[in-house]
Amino acid sequence: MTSNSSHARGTVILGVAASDAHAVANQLIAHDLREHGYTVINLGTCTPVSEFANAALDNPEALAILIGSLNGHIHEDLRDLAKAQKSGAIRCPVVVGGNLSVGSHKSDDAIEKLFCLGVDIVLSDAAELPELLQRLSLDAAAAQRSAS
Ligand code: B12
Repeated sequence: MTSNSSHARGTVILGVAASDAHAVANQLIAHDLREHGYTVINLGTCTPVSEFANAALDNPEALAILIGSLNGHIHEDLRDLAKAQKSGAIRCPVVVGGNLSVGSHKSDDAIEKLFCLGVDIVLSDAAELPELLQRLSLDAAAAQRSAS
């Protein structure tokens, strides 16, 4: 696990789904988000839901959990996500991106099934992450203000 020391913009937990060994996008995303000023806790490839949950418990201030998947097995890999959310281990938004089903045709069903598994946001391109995280950061600040 690696992280940097900047807390300027907030913390994100990043990783690749449990059965998935594709590392390139993960490394590029970690680098890019650090360049944007985020603290990135990068759990790397082949990360089971339990490890995302442990990282979320250790970093309750995390803005989001970002999960990549390229091999087409994201649905099996996230089958324990709802349980981790119900237990309270994962409270922040879960964002998924990559190549999200087997084959070149991506059906709406595959995306819908992710929402049923507990995923909050599905992105098609990692370039959308900085804007999304900025929005989540503003939402978190507003929620904190209204709670105090
Ligand atoms: C390199 C590669 C490998 C390497 C990986 C080496 C490594 N250390 O990373 C090796 C040889 C190990 C490999 C293995 C396999 N691979 Co492979 N691999 C590729 C390949 C050629 C390139 C992937 C890559 O690095 N792209 C560069 C990055 C920058 O792009 P990207 O991954 O697409 O990421 C972009 C988006 O997807 C998105 N994104 C990605 N992650 C995330 C995360 C978040 C949070 C967000 C928001 C966005 C996001 O943003 C990125 C930038 O736009 C692709 C084909 C291709 N041309 O894409 C196949 C591909 C992904 N592999 C594939 C397959 C099937 C496999 C194997 C199952 C093959 C096998 N039978 O063994 C195994 C799976 C191993 C495993 N356990 O996961 C398929 C997946 C098919 C599917 N989903 O239907 C692909 C698409 C090839 C194909 N056309 O069939 N692979």
